[in-house]
Amino acid sequence: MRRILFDDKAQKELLQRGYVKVPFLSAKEVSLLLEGLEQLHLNNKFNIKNEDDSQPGYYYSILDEDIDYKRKATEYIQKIFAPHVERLFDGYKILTSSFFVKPPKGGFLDTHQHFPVTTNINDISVIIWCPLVDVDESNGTLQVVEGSHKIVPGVLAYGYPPFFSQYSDVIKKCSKPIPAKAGEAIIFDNNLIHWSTENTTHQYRHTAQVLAIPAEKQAVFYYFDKNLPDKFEVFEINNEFFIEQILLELLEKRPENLNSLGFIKNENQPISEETFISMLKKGKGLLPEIHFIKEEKKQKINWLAKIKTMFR
Ligand SMILES: O=C(O)CCC(=O)C(=O)O
Repeated sequence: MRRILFDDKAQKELLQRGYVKVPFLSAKEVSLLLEGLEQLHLNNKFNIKNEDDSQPGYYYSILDEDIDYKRKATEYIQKIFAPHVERLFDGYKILTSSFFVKPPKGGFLDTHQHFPVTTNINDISVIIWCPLVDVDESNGTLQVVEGSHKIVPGVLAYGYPPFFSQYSDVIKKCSKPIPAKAGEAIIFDNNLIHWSTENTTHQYRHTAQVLAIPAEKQAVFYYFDKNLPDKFEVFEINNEFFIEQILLELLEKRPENLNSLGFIKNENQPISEETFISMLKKGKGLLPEIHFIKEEKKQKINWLAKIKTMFR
């Protein structure tokens, strides 16, 4: 399979668990990022509010509507991350980057996987998540479901309902918090189920993160139209996509000014709570590249072959 990280041990951990923690930025680089976060934003208010306004939400620079700011923040993070991505990864490129600000007494983020960004769902795209302050459960560090990156029901397009939406609480019980020091990075598979709890402290929790993909791959966006649930439209994208498009708008409307590569069938399969739990247990012994969807297909083909031989 294609190499991801130069370090064998780190690569093995990433493939088996879905994440690995590594030393990443220097103290100076962490300070530079914190300065950038403060200075780049015009009003520095970060507009942190939840839909119901009952408690503070979180600020995610990639979702900011100020395109000019988004461009500056994205480029600022990328410049600092890029030499480290080159140092650790075997031919990966950064597709986008973002600051994440979790205010005191807020910032809960529910369970999710990230949407795929290449045409082959078995490509391993990663998030490099780097806290700019020490993080643990008290200020809402990342919680992950180890091994869940191998459980993929198909194309997890942006806006497509998560397969585990009916048993999100079970998912949370299967997860564990990953504490980290400022400047360490948690590199995780885009498919890993993760979430984060509220920041219960009185200090802000800041992180910076990038999305990186194999350098030789064309990046794509799978568009899911709720009115056409049987298919996904695939668009060619590049780094500009994450700056110029307002991601939240793409939940409701087809992207404009992008080259469409056409449609693929929605072959996503439901995964029941029982299947999820048993896949998670079984997953520990599976090869990392064996995703759920492949297993299912293999089984179907075997059954078909069996039935055919019965009628010979
Ligand atoms: O920073 C956090 O607390 C969570 C970030 C996250 O889950 C994400 O960016 O997908």
